[in-house]
Amino acid sequence: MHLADPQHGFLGTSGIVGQAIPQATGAAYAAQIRGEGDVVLCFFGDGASKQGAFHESLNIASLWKLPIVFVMENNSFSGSTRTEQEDANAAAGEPLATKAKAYSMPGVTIDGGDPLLVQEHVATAVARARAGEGPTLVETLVYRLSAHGNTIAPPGVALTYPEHEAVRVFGAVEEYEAALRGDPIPRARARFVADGLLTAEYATTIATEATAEMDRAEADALAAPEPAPRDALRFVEA
Ligand SMILES: Cc1ncc(C[n+]2csc(CCOP(=O)(O)OP(=O)(O)O)c2C)c(N)n1
Repeated sequence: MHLADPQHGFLGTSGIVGQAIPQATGAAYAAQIRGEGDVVLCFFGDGASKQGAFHESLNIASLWKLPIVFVMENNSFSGSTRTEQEDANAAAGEPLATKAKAYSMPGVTIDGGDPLLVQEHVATAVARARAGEGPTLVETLVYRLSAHGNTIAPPGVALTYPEHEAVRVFGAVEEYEAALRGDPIPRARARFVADGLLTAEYATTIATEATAEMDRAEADALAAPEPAPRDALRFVEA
């Protein structure tokens, strides 16, 4: 949350659910005016698609044929709420990508745990956007394996929700355990090794290097001095 790296084209994230969708749409409008072939990728959750700003953004993006791909990560939960409890399409047994029809743009629902499939569909959407044909809504299905808000507790701080909502709220132990068994990372690794795209040794090297990088980042953050109280007001515009 609250991360940004504008130099690398990453304009930012926010704790306000759905807030980045109109900002990304504005960035796509800027890209269209500049005419340099840039395409915006906008990521958000299934819950965010219930925000009015989502609908306003899809409407104007389709109307003005803006170069943007809306990537909705449907992880089956919005906080402690199941998707079918908060989404009319899900409650009717339809995919959430159905929402694309209302704004006359292509909408696809795919296995978000299959990186090659995601790459294929997003590349098609990017090519369409770059050709001036407008946006696409890509719904990627990937079950959330961690409890909401669990992943960012530093050492020594208790996890807010030690147990996943599927278990804690709905008592769906089997569902959650099946999701754990379908973890996309080992699934992709096994497939890439079986298909000869990756050797087992190189897959292990990637994992080891990624873990070491994360460990370094954590150690650096914990060793960094506390910010001065006046820094709390830096970059605060309102
Ligand atoms: C405008 C707004 N309303 C409510 C919240 C509280 N909230 C934080 S996360 C969350 C659920 C978001 O669900 P989803 O968009 O599916 O994203 P996920 O966390 O599942 O990736 C909610 C309701 C918020 N941060 N912002």
